[in-house]
Amino acid sequence: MSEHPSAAFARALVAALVERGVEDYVLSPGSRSGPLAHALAEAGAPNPPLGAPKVDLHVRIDERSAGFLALGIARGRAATGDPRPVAIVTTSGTAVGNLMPAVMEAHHSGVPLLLLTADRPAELRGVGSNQTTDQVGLFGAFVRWQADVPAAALGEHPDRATALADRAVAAALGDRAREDMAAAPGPVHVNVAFREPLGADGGVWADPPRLPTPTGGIPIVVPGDEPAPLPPVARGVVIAGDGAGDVAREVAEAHGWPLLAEPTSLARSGSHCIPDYVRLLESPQGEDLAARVHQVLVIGRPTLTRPVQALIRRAPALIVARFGARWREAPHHAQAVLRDVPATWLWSAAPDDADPAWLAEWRSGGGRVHAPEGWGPRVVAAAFADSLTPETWGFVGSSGPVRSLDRLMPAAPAGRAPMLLANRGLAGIDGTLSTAAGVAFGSRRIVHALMGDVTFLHEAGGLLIGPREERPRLRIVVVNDGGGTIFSGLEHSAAPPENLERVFTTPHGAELAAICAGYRVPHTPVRSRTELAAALAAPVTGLEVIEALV
Ligand SMILES: Cc1ncc(C[n+]2csc(CCOP(=O)(O)OP(=O)(O)O)c2C)c(N)n1
Ligand SMILES: [Mg+2]
Repeated sequence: MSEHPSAAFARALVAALVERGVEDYVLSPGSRSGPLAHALAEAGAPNPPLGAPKVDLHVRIDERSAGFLALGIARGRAATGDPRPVAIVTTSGTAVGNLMPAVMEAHHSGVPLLLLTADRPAELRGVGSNQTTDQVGLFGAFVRWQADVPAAALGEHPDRATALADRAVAAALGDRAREDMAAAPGPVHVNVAFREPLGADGGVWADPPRLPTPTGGIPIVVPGDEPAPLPPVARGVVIAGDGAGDVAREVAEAHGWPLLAEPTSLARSGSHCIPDYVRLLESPQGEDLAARVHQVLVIGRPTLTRPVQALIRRAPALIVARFGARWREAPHHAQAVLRDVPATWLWSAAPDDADPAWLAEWRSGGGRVHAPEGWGPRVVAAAFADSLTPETWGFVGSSGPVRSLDRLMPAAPAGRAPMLLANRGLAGIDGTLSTAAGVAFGSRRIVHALMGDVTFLHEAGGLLIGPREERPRLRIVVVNDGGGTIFSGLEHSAAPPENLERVFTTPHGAELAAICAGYRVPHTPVRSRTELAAALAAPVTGLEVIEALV
């Protein structure tokens, strides 16, 4: 039996990637990517053949969903403290273009992805071959690195696959020691030409060449001098945006400042957290407090509310840290923009600098959230927030749901904010189901996902999981208010109602129960608090949908 060059190269590439920590693969079917598909079918089987590495393989028909699934797996992995790039395999042509939304989100949120897209070899490009286009450079500025890999030749040395895997994984993980944007984690595009034959060759898995250096991520180093401790101002405020982490709470507590923490900051906890900050900032008392702020410290990337953006805009002194992959795009009037939170920020301020009255004023105005009454989107969001535990993680879609959570989630006991993730890089409503499914796989946790009806319908195809595929332990809670109601609260609401409906809120009349039935996904409609509480209390066994009709 003779080895095919394309198949041998695909095996060598997979083996080299696994050796560098890439264990999760999402694949969409196609012929040109066949060599990688055959290799992954073997490595992803319950009992891989002798010498083959073991991988977690997920197969999805729609490449757009596949891209978001990979993004979610990478988010889940990173949230468990084990960041690794997740690979996506597609065939050539429009299949590749379908990855763009997930790539854009990954670029802006700094999530490592490895796009392995198949292509025709050089002699078949630019001559009218079927399903062949200009894939090289397709993702432009949204990828950290890209390579166009020529088709493998017979008897080629496996070193080429090793070198390629080395660079791709390093570029995707980023280099925290470097200062430029290209050094943040993010997507990498490896376009691989495969020459026929593309079928399975029954070839053996060779040991990949040994690595000269140990594998794994690049150590985190704070460049240059350690920044000085924070100026000990009396009236500071800490704003924790998406991805800030618990460190934002620690900084606020060390300085005696109020903490305004968005739900996906993972810092919404402790005695200094002001959970009702949005309502407070909208009130006269909050306006007065905002006007007396000396210094604003932004950790992570806040995106949810206008009063917080206003507080940042008018800050007399502003310091920004940990803005994710977008730290270079931080507000221009910031005195300092840092990749990470320096250890010196955790040093306690001298006691006489702290002003206990300052924190007390914020606490009296916004220290407690008030539970929503009756039945509606806020009640659903509150019950969803309550359902999160250390074992049950949360994912929240864009639009109304994340803003509801921002208004009603209480502050958890210090350091115990629930794990709640979201695609806040670009705040799209696309790919939400698949990203949430990916988080369940990547974290190996149960995930509860909260999203609006339009968001659900945008990627209803994310419910499509074949009978041979592992199903995520994912409970999707859809707030069905019959369209994108966020728009009726914005400046567009002054338009004639029929125009507002047709071109903004887009009521759809879709029957979610029938959609779920079509995908054979269990669906539970709920119309009251009691029904919702019962549905949320049942154990999660696989993929299911709770539709809250509000
Ligand atoms: C890919 C993408 N397209 C369009 C938008 C603009 N957009 C933001 S919210 C929204 C409607 C969301 O409706 P729904 O999910 O029902 O949530 P609700 O507003 O009702 O809370 C739209 C279309 C977006 N964020 N992302
Ligand atoms: Mg809606």
